[in-house]
Amino acid sequence: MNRLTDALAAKFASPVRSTRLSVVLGRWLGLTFTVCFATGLFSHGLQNPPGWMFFPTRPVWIYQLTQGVHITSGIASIPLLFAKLWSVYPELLSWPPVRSVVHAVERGSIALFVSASLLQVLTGLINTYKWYPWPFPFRETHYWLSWVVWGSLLLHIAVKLPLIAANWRRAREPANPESTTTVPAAAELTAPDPGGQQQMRSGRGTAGAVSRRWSRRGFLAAVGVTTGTVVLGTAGQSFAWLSPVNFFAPRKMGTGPASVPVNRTAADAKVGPLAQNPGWTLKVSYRGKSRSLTLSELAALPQTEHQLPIACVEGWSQSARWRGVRIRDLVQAMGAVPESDLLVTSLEPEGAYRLMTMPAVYTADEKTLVALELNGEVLDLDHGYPARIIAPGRPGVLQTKWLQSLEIL
Ligand SMILES: Nc1nc2c(c(=O)[nH]1)N[C@H]1C(S)=C(S)[C@@H](COP(=O)(O)O)O[C@H]1N2
Ligand SMILES: [Mo]
Repeated sequence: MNRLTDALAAKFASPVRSTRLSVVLGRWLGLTFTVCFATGLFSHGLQNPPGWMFFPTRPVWIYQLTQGVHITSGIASIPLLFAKLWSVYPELLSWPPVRSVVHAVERGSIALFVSASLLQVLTGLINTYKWYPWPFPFRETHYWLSWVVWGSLLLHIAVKLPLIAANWRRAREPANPESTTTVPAAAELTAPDPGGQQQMRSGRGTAGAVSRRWSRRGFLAAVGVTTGTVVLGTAGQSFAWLSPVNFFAPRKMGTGPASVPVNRTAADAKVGPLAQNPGWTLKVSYRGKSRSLTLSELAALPQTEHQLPIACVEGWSQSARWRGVRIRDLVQAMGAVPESDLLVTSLEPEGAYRLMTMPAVYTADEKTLVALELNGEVLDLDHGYPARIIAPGRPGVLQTKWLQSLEIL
């Protein structure tokens, strides 16, 4: 019956594979996935706030940090996921395909976990390269898929708990050098497996076990080096001190007009003529009253300068010097309290970034500006000329460029 699977198992056999290896990789992957999930939920909450959402504005680079960590842990997950898949590959060939209800749940959760995770990390990676080759809305899909990944992972861990616990027990018996190899344990614990796999998984006495331990360490070191290289080579898009070694990430710090990268240009947003219209005004409205400020009127108001980052949801970020009018001053000038929600409109004729709601915490913050200058220069058209929003701790997508109006809600 299982000559074929035995033959396949033998073909894929490697002395490196063991329960211990799978557990160690699983632990690393569990860490990167958890960090990625938590930071992703935070980012999603800032963009689609539930009623109880809190909006931290200090440190001003909080979102730069959390989103940098999100993208970096997602990228680190890719080599770890492939290594983990390789480490358990023969189990996918085990025969019969379903042995019991628990086994069916286990295999189902693994199938779901593997496919959802691969889709999640690979589409996420592609997204950071500003390439959107799919017909579905990325953010919603990414969000819902994260719950699928998480749910199937919890199910998988629950089913594997006896194996994981046994591994921990063994790892805590330091007296016996054999104990950390867990090779016999793997054979015991996977006892119902067909012979082919057991032979492949069990060592041949002490010498085999020791060499297997060293090859496992070598493999883990190789996975660690690969993951580290990928992380170091991309994290410079979010973390300035790593930017000299940013080899793989798509956006480089210090490039673009006023040394700040541009995500979407004025030409892409089809906003050029509207933004360059000399008759441009910023309309501020509150309870039926409204005022239109020309650019020179805005420039004549008290100006404030702050060092604040642009932190794109796609992972790149850059800190810069912004100068402009405090938004709370504009709100107060209309007779409203600084703690007001705002509806911000961009000149951009269509698209997801045309409208933005600003919760009261940001409006009231003295560092939230209607910026007119960036790094000592008048805003470049691509950075949102004539005026744009810059607020502390907010995702880049909410830092609206090419302002048209502010409605105090
Ligand atoms: N109106 C408008 N505002 C926008 C965008 C846009 O496409 N349209 N892009 C946003 C995104 S995704 C980011 S990351 C920041 C980038 O600002 P920058 O191009 O000046 O660096 O602007 C944000 N503001
Ligand atoms: Mo962005």
